[in-house]
Amino acid sequence: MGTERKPEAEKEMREWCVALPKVELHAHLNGSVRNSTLLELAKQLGDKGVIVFEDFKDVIMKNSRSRPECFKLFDLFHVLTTDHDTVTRITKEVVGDFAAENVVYLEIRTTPKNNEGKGMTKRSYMNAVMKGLKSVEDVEVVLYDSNLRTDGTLSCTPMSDLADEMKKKKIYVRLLLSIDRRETTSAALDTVNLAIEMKDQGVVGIDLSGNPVVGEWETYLPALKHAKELGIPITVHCGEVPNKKEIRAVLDFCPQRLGHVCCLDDEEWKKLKSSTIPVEICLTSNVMTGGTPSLELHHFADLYNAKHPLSLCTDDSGLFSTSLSNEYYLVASTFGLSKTELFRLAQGAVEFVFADDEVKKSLRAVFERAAAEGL
Ligand code: 6MZ
Repeated sequence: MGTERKPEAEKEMREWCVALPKVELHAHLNGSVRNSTLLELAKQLGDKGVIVFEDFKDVIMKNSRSRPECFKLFDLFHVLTTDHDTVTRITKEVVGDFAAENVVYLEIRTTPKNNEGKGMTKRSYMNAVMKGLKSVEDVEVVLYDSNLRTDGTLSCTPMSDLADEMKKKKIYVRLLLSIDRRETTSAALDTVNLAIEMKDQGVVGIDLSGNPVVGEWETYLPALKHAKELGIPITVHCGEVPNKKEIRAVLDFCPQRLGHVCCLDDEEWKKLKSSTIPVEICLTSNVMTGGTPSLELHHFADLYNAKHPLSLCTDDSGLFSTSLSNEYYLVASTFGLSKTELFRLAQGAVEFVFADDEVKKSLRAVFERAAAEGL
């Protein structure tokens, strides 16, 4: 299965994967934070005596992490990242990092958080995220309909600025609001209501995530049903651990997309494949958290060969020290996909975005241009 490459060929392939326009559909904000930022934040809190820096440093720098360790880590990360200014900062950095590797459409997902101690509500947390999105420099971030400002007026760029704009990288960013599996029905409903409130600000969907061994599907179901009734697209983390009852209920619910789908039994697998629900594939994450025994045995190959709709994603690029370009490289080096096949895979993901048809049209044009330029 694994394809041996000479060092020069490997370098060339890695560079090609970076140059490839990419669509990222499964990236958790707090899992995508740079290690250097986490260390800097830990140092600041250490200096203030809020935490013991050395303890944080060890966990941040550790390379391999089991699934339970990951979820403990998120709680530690949230100690570092959950105040308004830091949320703004990490949002700005994460978007900049994805744009730098030619991600042209990013659906970033995050859990709106109430944190009384920091004067934070779910709404003020999201306002801090929005502030971060608007403060990205050197990259053109398209958050709404490209010609419409937040105040609803039309924008136009003076001719003198056009040359600069042409040089900038451009990234479409949309937001998914995550329901954490630890939340109550009422907190989950608050998140769905917030998503409705923020529809005109780039929020395009709902995600169900969090520690898969915590909580019950029935707890979130009323909120997910509410979202469905309102026509808000939903993506669900499904089968990160074996859980027959829940996996069946999720497949019956028929969300617009599914994340992971690692631990499905034969019958569930058949049901998934007979559907056209696109799957967000997170190779590195699944290997590191034990959702799959190895890269070579990852269910990507089965779904890809069955021509099931899928898109490659990072999940938590910071936590797992990966990037979307690296995930494409891994598919090439592990499963032997050619550049043409990788291109089609990246292009295909455009059809699964939760943004509207205008955005899809623009993204299709991005890929057509890249093909015409001989990528
Ligand atoms: C399930 C995950 C996850 O929302 O604070 N999260 N949930 N499976 C995964 N695979 C490893 N990776 C991340 O980002 C961090 C939160 O995303 C969810 C967890 O709830 C985590 O606390 P935000 O921005």
